[in-house]
Amino acid sequence: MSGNSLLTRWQHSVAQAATDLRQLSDAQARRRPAPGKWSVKEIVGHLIDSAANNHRRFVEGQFQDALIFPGYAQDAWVSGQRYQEAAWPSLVALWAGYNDHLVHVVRAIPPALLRQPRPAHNLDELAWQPVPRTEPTTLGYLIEDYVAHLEHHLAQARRIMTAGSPPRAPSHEERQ
Ligand code: NI
Repeated sequence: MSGNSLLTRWQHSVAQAATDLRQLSDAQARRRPAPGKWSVKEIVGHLIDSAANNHRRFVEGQFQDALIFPGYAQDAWVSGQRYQEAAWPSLVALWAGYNDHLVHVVRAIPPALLRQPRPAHNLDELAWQPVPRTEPTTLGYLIEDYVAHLEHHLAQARRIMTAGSPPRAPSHEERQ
């Protein structure tokens, strides 16, 4: 996928989701589809955490050859920040605004840098769709994978919002 179509898809996904998420009441956003599963509020919180962690990766990945970054304890980040108690409209605004900035950051990266092979990386640990450590990857792939992870969780949120049924997929995976 070319960089421009990825950016367009990313912006559209965020804008559409932000519009839909704003329609939810706080009670609807807090509702867990099943005991121990994330609410829509917590999914959006997780996506804020993903944006914050990947912000660093997208910037630092331009200044260092190796795409090697620390991960983060995703469930502990969500529970530790008490997203269930946060103001819902502010969370949606933060999430959408953070992604607007990340689109701006990525748009400024030279295309050749996005495609530059990176033999050293830990995307076997960081990426949602992992890359074996024995194969080179690119900064462009890391960004595409971030967007795919975001869309995966938006689909999970939509299932909770529309059907009220438990998600078919596991509620979470320890990546991105
Ligand atoms: Ni996730």
